[in-house]
Amino acid sequence: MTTAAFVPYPDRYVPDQPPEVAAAAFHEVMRRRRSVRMFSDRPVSRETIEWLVRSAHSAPSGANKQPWRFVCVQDPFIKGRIREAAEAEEREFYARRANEEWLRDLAPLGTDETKEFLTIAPWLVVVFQLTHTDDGGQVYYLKESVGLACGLFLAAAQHAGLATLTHTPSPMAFLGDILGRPKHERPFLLIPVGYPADDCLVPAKALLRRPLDEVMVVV
Ligand code: IYR
Repeated sequence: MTTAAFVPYPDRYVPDQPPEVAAAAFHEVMRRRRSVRMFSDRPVSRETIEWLVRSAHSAPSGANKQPWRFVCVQDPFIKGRIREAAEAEEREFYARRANEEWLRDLAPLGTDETKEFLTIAPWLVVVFQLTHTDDGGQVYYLKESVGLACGLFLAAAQHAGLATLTHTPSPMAFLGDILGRPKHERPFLLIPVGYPADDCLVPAKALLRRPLDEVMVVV
């Protein structure tokens, strides 16, 4: 017999439109999301970032452990330190760590070791995964949980008209050091957030999505 307590589903969201219409409208917003590497320095309020984190934090997680921390960096000095350390890792990556196929796959994105966006974007949201809860408890489906939270964060930012990038300088341990995070927090993803630069360019090839019937199977 369960010992869980239940309540009626409070405040369930019911769109004004039938699901086909609401889903298509959401897709119209989401299909215009791009990974942006050319940011404007136009400010974004702390309040905005708090709402984005609240949406991310609404994600499901294994046994509802919420095994994430969102460290939101706006301090220019800290951003400078992050950029310096990330570029050092990226220099290593492009010169030695990446194999030929990886470099070939990245060519259409036009990326290199220079990460100007890390000092230009008004916010760097560094997402950490918690290997244990803050009180030492176990966590479950850690990567799935934190990945879901990050996905919701990106969707919330897109909905707010803001640009993001999912940046993964590798290895990312320096983020925990610079941000003074405890040992049970492991860097998961670095998400610059802001407005795209007025002259922002995005890779042409990355526009293309494989057709739906290649990625969706109905049985
Ligand atoms: N982290 C490097 C390389 C890189 C790797 C992947 I996989 C990408 O999709 C994009 C870039 C960089 O940020 O340049």
